[in-house]
Amino acid sequence: MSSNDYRFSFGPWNISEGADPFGPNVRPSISFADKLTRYKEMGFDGVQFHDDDAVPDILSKSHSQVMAESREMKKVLDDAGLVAEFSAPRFWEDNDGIDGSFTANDPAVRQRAIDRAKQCCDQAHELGSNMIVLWFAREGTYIREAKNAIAAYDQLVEALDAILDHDPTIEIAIEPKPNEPMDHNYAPSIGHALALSHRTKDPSRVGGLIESAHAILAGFDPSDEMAFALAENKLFSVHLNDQNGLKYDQDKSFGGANLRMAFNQVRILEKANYAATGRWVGLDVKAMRTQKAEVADLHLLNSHKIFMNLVEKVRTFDTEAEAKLIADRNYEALEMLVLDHLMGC
Ligand code: GLO
Ligand code: MG
Repeated sequence: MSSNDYRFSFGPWNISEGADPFGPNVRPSISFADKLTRYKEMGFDGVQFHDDDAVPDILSKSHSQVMAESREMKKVLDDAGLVAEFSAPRFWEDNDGIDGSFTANDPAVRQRAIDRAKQCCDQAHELGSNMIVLWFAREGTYIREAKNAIAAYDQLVEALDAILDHDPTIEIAIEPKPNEPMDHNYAPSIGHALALSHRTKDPSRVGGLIESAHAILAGFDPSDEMAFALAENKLFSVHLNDQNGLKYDQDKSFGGANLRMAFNQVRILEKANYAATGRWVGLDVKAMRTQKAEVADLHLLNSHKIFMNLVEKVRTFDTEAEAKLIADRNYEALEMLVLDHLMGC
């Protein structure tokens, strides 16, 4: 693998049955083992896990059982030539976390969430990874009056510190998202995530995972969100996908809604030499519900292909012409240079 080579990952939830809030499954379930065989065929080497993707029914199992099953999973990955990118505690599907986990009003719920996150670190190591991802799904409010937001920020820092204390090597990637499922989330942007990071006892181990669709939902350009993290050396991962404006979280194929925005995300990753860092390019994309079962992984293949084509576009961009136009402050012409290049003119 050369330093030019990107490594790609996705999560088992990215091959799904197509249910949405208005209708049931439209495709048969695919077993985890069958999903795994698809990874390599499609050009992916990394698997993103929720803690209960790796160990189903995790809440009913003891710590040692969870570790034993995670070790088993590591063997399965080894045999398939795959690597675990991270594990993420899936608080939001648990009734215990119905009104938030780290920021729940009930201190007992907060403690159980911290314990689950600590276990997730242990699990990540067993799976061969050194990172957990925290998407703060229900850490927020439906109505402002339901929680004390100032206390909530302190609670998030307390939780992060407790995890860092528990595990002296783990890296934590916070995945910002402004809303959904809640009206307001306490980490809506990478700025919020990294501000929290700086309040912890080891900011170097608390970074971010930028998801394109989440940034767009917050009204930001995803490449700028990435740049903010890259400037601090804290872009621990990405979830590339696309989003057609301020709608439900769409998780469309990368570049499917806004090719130029996708180009700019690849451009910023190239500028930072992201591939050489060994960090992963995760694709958090969802197949359209209309997709028939036998072609229900095209969203992953297409996103991968679009990413690689855009790497080529970035690397073949006429940088001399670009430099001249920048020096001349002729950004109208620069814009056309970009668009012509993207259109292959
Ligand atoms: C949802 C998130 C979700 C996370 C995943 C990893 O909007 O994007 O898919 O990325 O659960 O924590
Ligand atoms: Mg995501």
